[in-house]
Amino acid sequence: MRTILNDRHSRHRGRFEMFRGELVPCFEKPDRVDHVLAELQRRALGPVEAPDAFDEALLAKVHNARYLAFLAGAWDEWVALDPANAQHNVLPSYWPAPGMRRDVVPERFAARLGLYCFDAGSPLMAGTWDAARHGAACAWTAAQRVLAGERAAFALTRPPGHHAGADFFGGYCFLNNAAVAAQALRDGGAARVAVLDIDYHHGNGTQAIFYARSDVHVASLHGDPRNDYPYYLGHADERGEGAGLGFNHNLPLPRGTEFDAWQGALAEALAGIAAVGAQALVVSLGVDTFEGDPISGFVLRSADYLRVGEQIARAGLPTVFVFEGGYAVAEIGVNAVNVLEGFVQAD
Ligand code: SP5
Ligand code: ZN
Repeated sequence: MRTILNDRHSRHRGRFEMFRGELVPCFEKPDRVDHVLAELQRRALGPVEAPDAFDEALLAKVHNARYLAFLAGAWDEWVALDPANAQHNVLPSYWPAPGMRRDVVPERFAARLGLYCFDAGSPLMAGTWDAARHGAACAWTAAQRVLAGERAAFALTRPPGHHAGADFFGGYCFLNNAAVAAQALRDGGAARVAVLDIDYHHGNGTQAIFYARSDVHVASLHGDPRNDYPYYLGHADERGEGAGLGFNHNLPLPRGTEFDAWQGALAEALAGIAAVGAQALVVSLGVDTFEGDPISGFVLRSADYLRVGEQIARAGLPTVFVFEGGYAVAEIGVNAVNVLEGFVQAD
């Protein structure tokens, strides 16, 4: 399997995120991708390449224009406010509550920041935009390889993407790479695309982007939002709206879920994907379902990830894997590459 690597990922390197009222070191760090890359190369899973030239106008198919303009210029605006800001990450402190207005875009940077972001865990810095847009290019390029006839491809990138919506960032995510890949598969001729999100956290951004669409089916296995981030979306009764009704499938699971039960939910998600007649698949590949993950609550073991890859391969669909979460850095390479190797060996 071919890997499309974001070689600019380390330009995004957050310092702190808010936790229990304190700023703590970011869990989402450059080492994560470096470990996955090292393991891919150790096992010789396939070629590793840079992304193709990418038309950034394509981002507007899944994000809104004013959000993209904000993100692209946010760092320069921040530093223009005060040159000393260059020494600090950008993190919001203000958000519009329900009943407040989102249609009037504030002038003040701090207020606009909160309009476009939903948590205090996703610092933005000088290299964020460059890393994020190259990540989107990787997802798009992986989709192009699959459209050209390859059975599967892997977009190895960070920052991750599945929490980012059409006009907001959060959950360490800025551009929704999986949504970019799904849209690229649609534009390349797949009549219906499925996104299978197996990250521990509900992919609220991906769900929101495709919620009213029937051409992209979204299925997600995740920690029950009653107790887990992102808390306010990801319940089982969210089934899509309008034309998209029936094309969103959430499978929330309790903290402590073991592989047997998790795998049963995966089988259900895959049955739903088969039932809607998807012609191509995007997998949001987070491995924060691992028993040793520092911020998550499932207890999958490293060997289980081979079975996950096999089960996904049996769906028989052209597949783009997009890297998402996973914070047990020492094991992240083995776990992620096990999914890919299980997939390749089942074929
Ligand atoms: C892509 C992805 O996996 N994003 C996850 C963002 C989660 N951010 C909130 C983390 C809440 C952490 N709770 C910590 C419990 C530590 N014992
Ligand atoms: Zn996650």
